[in-house]
Order: sequence, then structure tokens, then C-alpha cells
Amino acid sequence: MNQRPSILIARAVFPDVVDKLQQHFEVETTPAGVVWSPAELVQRLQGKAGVLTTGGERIDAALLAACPQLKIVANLAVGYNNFDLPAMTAAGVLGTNAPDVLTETTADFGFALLMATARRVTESERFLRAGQWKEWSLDLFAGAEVHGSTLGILGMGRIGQAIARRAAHGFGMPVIYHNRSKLSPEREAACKATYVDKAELLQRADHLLLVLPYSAASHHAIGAAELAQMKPTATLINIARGGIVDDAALAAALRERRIAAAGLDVFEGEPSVHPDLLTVPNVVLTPHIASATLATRSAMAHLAADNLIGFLVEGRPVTPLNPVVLAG
Ligand code: 8YV
Repeated sequence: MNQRPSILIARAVFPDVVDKLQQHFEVETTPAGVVWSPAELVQRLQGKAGVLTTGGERIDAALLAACPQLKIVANLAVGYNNFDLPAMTAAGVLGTNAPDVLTETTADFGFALLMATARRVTESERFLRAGQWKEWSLDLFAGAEVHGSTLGILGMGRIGQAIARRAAHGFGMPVIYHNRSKLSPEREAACKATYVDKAELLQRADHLLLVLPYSAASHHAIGAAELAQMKPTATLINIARGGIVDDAALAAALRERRIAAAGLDVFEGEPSVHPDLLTVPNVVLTPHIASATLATRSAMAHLAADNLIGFLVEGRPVTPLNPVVLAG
């Protein structure tokens, strides 16, 4: 009998996903709460043909050179900015991600964060819990209108479009967007969204939602200069990736009320959060939970597992990122 391939699950996942993988592989799991250092990750990858990663593990040329038996890295995330994909392709290592299964859930959260930020939900809750609510007044925590206001979306992939549909059809919001490429007229009609250039997006949006992938090109796509173009009444929501926003510049803009408020689910250098963001009141902060419902996280984990099984057992991964490797 052929020896079964060995794989590593680099971050704790649900038991049924481990069971599924154990039917095909020798599986090394990572205890809950443990995050391997890059050196430990390399050590644990020795002799492994595959690894399930969660987006926090950097897969680059140095790691690939140190792990010559590695054939596939299956990311439990739609974003894969932790992959140096050209280096993986050069090393003949397949990368897979976990798209689609999280689209609607993540769009729900984008809207939740927009609502919480515009309507000052967490700021007012902190006030109440601190026993500061002594009397009702007309302008107590008066926020920004959501329905009917203009929603700007930077990055118009699957999640951006799902947010646009919610905004246009559910909340009667005019939706403007900017993206590397303009959507087809059919897709624009489905989410009632209008393409504008980035400057117009910044200037017209009452609420600006970021849903673009992180890359060198999108690093600090929103910095001091971009914040200065936004309305002083505007809100900014980031559910994309840390590093797309210059967090220090944002904290300064929030403190000086150059924009009204922000809602952030992702941070530069997370899980660390820029200390200035922790002291400004007009920001809603959540710990990278946009896709976090049990059903969706389970579907993402199963898709990552199915990619490992599909590739290492059947030669057919479900969602390959560099399928050129399959031809090799
Ligand atoms: C993941 C995400 O849960 O899919 C992504 O790109 O940011 C989240 O949905 C997170 O990256 C952990 O893998």
C-alpha cells in the first residue's frame, strides 16, 4: 500500500474538517490558540506535501526553498496576500483560496459595520455602560443617515457587488464605485452601481467602504491625502485588509474630525492595533470577523480541505490560484 501523504493544519480548525482530512492523510494539527513562528512553521512543514493556512502564514521563496516536499498551500481565506504566488509557481507549488462561500456573509458584516459606525452603536453603548446616561436629549448620539445617502465602494469584486445590492435594493442608496476594471453593464444594473474615478469616489461618498485586495499597489490606498478629499461628515469602513488604510493618518483624521467616523475590521500589523485608534471615540473596532459565522467559517474550512484532497488525492483542486502548476 502506498504511504499516505502528510499534511499540516497550521491553525486549529473544526474537528469534522480534521476528521475529513484524516481519511486521506497523515495529519499534524495545531493546538487551538497556537500561532507558529515562521521558523517553527518551516520545521513542522518538513516532509509535508500540503498545508492548510489561514491567511496569517507568509508563504515565500525562503519557506518554499526550506520545504522542498511541499506541493500545495490551501488558504482558508479568499484573500491570499500572504502568498508570494510567483514564487510558488516557480517552485511548482499550488496555491488555493476559499472564494464564494463567504461572499454574502462578509457583505452582511460590511453593512453591519457601516450601520454601527454611522449610527454610533458602540460609542453610545460604552456611554450607557459607563453610567453616563442621565437624560434623553434631541441630539444624543445623533449620527449620519444611511438610507438614501451615497455609498462609495472601492474594489468591486464579488463582495463589493453583494454590498452594493444590499445598499441599492434595501436602503435606496445611490451606489458609486471605483475598481481596476469597470463592471459589465449587466453587472452594474444588477447592483445599480455607477463607475467613477477615485477622486470622485472620495469626494462624493457619504460612506466609503473598502473591499479591495491588498497588494503593493493598494498599500495605503487611503492615506492622509485621500482622507483630506473626503467629506467631513463621511464614514470610512475597512473590511478588506490592513495596510490598505494608513492607520496613523486615519486616527489623526478621526481625532481632528476631518471625517466623522470609521469602522475597521482589519488593521496594519494585526492583531496589534495602532494605539491611537484605541483612544479615539469615533471608531468601531472588530477583530477580523467579517466572515465569522459558524456556517461560513465551516464552509471555508471544508473548501480548503477539499482543495487538499482534490489536488493530492484526485489531481483536481477546486479553486486553484496558479493552475499553470497543474500542467507541469
Ligand atoms: C478570513 C478573510 O476569515 O477570507 C479572507 O480573506 O479575510 C477572512 O474571511 C481570514 O483571513 C482568516 O483566514
